[in-house]
Amino acid sequence: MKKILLATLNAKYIHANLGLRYLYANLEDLQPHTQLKEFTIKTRAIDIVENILETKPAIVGFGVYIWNIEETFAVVAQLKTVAPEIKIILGGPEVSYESQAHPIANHVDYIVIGAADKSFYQLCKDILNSRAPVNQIINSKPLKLNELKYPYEYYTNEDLANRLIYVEASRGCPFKCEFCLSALDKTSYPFDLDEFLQQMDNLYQRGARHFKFVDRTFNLKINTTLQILDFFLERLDDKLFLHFEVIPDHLPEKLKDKLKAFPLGSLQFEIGIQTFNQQVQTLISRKQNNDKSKANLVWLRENTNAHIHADLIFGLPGEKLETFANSFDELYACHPHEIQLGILKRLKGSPIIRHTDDYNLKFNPLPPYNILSNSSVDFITMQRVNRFARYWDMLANSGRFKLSLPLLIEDNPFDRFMMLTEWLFQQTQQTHQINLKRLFELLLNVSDLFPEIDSLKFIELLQQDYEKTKLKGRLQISTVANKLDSSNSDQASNKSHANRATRQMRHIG
Ligand code: B12
Ligand code: SF4
Repeated sequence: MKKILLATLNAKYIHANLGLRYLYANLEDLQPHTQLKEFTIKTRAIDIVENILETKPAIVGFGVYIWNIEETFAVVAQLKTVAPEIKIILGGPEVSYESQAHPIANHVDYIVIGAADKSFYQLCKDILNSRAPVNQIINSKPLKLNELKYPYEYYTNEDLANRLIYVEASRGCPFKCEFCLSALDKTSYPFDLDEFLQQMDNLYQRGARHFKFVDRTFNLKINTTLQILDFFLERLDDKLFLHFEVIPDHLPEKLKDKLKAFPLGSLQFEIGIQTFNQQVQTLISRKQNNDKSKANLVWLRENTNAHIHADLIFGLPGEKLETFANSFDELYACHPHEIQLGILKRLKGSPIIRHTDDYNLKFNPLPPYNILSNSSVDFITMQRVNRFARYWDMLANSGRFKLSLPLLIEDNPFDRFMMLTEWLFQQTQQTHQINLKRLFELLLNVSDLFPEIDSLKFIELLQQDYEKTKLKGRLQISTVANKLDSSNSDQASNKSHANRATRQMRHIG
């Protein structure tokens, strides 16, 4: 019989949880009595409860994050009702700050704050030995990374074959960007590099090829970065894929040289830019050399095969729509493959809240605690940018409209994409579940919005994009014509547009 169950609800099946595996790896003599179960936030709470109860645990520990707190709350509330004798322990970043503020706290026995690799073991030991602590809140003791057992052998072969394998060569971040939870870390601590690489080799020998590094800043200590890259270069094959988070203003020549050696499809960089607005950067304590960052982004695109995913945040204190638009345009000019436009979130514990009064920051009280308005951006504008972000994902980040989209927006990306956003929303009233074919069909009519573009050329490029999708059937110009025919507004001019579109298609055909 298993005494302890470690559980979490991942954002999706594909994400294997590293934190729980650390806890499991460090459970010493309790490990044989422990089982690890991962669910997803899509699974019904009642089914999770049933699954948990089948193992008849004495203790259940849940990993709680921003993406699962509400779903975990539902599970915990039902579990405690049906089996009050089970000791429930919570841990993870979402319960490590303002820990008792959420009603979930009323249904659990303990909440462990911080990195609990070892303190979870200690707490379980105390509970099982009838020395259970009186206080609900347990602070994890500071850890020495070299005392930890590695978790990687607990990725199963099924995990290696089907899921993202998260790994960490260091913990913590030396920077202090106020919107981020890692701003609370004192600095970054490395794991022993030889041991870590030995672990990576074990994973590699077992078949792992997709490694996602959770290190906050992979290019902090360049010698370590180079050794890790060398390790993987020696093992390069056509399946290897590495994901790293990097800071953009720190790419010394020897790192640049190394990066050139990686072939297409093997390297992905997530690069936080957040904003190029220096006043905002100063306000939120983000140190970033903007000129260097831009030059490096361009360099990476021109000289390496790395896939570049760059992040921006809208809604930061002091940022206006116009200043954000400048950052967006400047980033667009660096040609990252993807721009992720995130909306500021109030992460529990993050220092950003010190600006709440001065900048009238209003956050959604429910997860994901996104900002709803502030002193320079009203709610309606925030909604417009939310839609922009969603459509940007569908049209630009998806790579589906790679040839046609630039023709529409290139000379003024933010403003023109905002126009496109409003036009699309007006027609669909939707930002989700618009199927791809419909998107293509909608865009056939976009010359209404941008009369100055060469619509013949645009439709030709759209057709080429469409062919790459492998969607069945040709792009149905006639569908557009019918739709326009039956539209209530300005029938005559729409009809002539439909005719024009059909005519243009003939030229391409
Ligand atoms: C992988 C990851 C994801 C994955 C999800 C993975 C999954 N399992 O489903 C994806 C990419 C989907 C993701 C998305 C987001 N993420 Co994320 N993500 C991470 C990341 C990079 C790694 C997590 C990890 O493995 N860490 C390493 C392990 C060792 O640490 P750990 O998980 O925290 O576990 C330790 C402790 O928390 C504790 N612990 C954990 N579980 C348990 C259980 C018990 C019982 C106990 C006692 C203790 C305990 O002990 C563990 C060992 O020390 C972290 C950053 C980081 N480096 O931690 C951010 C992080 C978790 N994400 C964060 C955020 C904000 C987001 C987003 C909102 C970002 C966005 N897009 O705006 C989204 C939300 C997605 C959604 N659907 O809502 C924040 C978390 C905020 C929070 N309160 O949860 C983090 C910390 C980043 C940051 N510095 O701000 N993310
Ligand atoms: S945003 Fe990146 S650099 Fe800034 S504190 Fe967070 S992890 Fe560190």
